[in-house]
Amino acid sequence: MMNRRFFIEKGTLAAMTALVGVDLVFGANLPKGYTPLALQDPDPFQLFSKDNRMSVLNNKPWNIEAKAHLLDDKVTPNKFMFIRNNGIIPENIDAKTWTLTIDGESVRTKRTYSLEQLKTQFKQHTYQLTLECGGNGRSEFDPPAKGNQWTIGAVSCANWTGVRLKDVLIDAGIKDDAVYIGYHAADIHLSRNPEKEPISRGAPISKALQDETLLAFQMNGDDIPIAHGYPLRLVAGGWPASVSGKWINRISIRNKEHDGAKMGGSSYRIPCKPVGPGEKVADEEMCIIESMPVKSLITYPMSGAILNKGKSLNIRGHAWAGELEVTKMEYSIDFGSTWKICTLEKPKNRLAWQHFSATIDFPKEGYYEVWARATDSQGKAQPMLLPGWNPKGYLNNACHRIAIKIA
Ligand SMILES: Nc1nc2c(c(=O)[nH]1)N[C@H]1C(S)=C(S)[C@@H](COP(=O)(O)O)O[C@H]1N2
Ligand SMILES: [Mo]
Repeated sequence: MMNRRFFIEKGTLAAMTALVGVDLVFGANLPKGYTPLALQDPDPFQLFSKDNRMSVLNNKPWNIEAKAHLLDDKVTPNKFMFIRNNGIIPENIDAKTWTLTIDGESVRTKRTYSLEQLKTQFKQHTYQLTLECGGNGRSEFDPPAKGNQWTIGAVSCANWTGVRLKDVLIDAGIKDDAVYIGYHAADIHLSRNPEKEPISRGAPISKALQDETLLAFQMNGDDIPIAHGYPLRLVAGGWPASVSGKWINRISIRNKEHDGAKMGGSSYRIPCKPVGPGEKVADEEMCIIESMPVKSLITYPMSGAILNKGKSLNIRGHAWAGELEVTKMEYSIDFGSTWKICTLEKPKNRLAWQHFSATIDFPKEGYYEVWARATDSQGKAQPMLLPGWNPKGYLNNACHRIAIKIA
């Protein structure tokens, strides 16, 4: 599939004929620059093995999100996992020749590892890790922010298997002045300028050295799907998922904050101090997003469900809180006036989302909304409607709400 798109750019009739597989009968008449339908962008659901109820927000680059009720599984399967790409997925990936280089000002010995070496030289670990795009929920902000208009579906929690980034960094040697790591990856800038990287972010060395920060080569027990970073990705749960570099081939141990693409300006940054809606904020007043805020999703039932009078409703969903644990989960059926407690499970491991459930009785026929609210271990709860506005529309952790009709 990836090869296909590469050749189309070359655009020769012979190449097109080879790809279509049969003779392009009137091929000589093809208008210049026209791509035959058979070779145009394939169905994204087929291409990425996604459920066709997912929403495609953009195709250049591919950005695809889930819906709340599609995220009902305790461990997110590939078919419901959102895709967020800043550039073009790498073409012609060969896992056999893939390498990861550890370099930077603060590495003791610059080292290059093959995938095989990573897999065999270091102990493997599996964690269930929550990845949420910093821009998840952006579509609700007013004034609106530019960028993918994510609703609530840019979050996942899959099982990731790999080696600890910590073990590999220590093997190469970390100098005392190390403060940050930055990743570099094989994806292609939208301009196709090889000098430019679509994204090259990172995290403070303390996050890099956490047990759960992985250099992963498997997702849910299989090779990572191409769209999610095959054959090697960084997974740093609980932080904006932009820290979790896909298709990575180099990690730099830096003696200063990493300065790669999308580290500066307003990218993945929010005002250091709250600002009013629509306010202009100078770059120097913007701070890098670290741990994601407390949030939850009702994954069953689907919004709009109709229930017979006298029946109670069982709701369920997931809650997460960045680096922290969720310690309380509540629901309201009266637009946030009163709240009742949900049953809340412990996370499978640190940085995994937690499952909640509740049985709700409704007083009489009519229209209701069920609102869900999580509180983290530091006592911070989700805002009912919207959190503070910020220029790029990050970190919308408003309570998830579903409509229910009792008939
Ligand atoms: N190399 C690379 N890594 C990347 C990105 C990218 O465009 N290129 N997007 C980042 C962003 S912004 C997010 S939200 C997550 C999305 O991960 P997913 O597509 O596997 O869900 O990947 C991150 N890692
Ligand atoms: Mo993101």
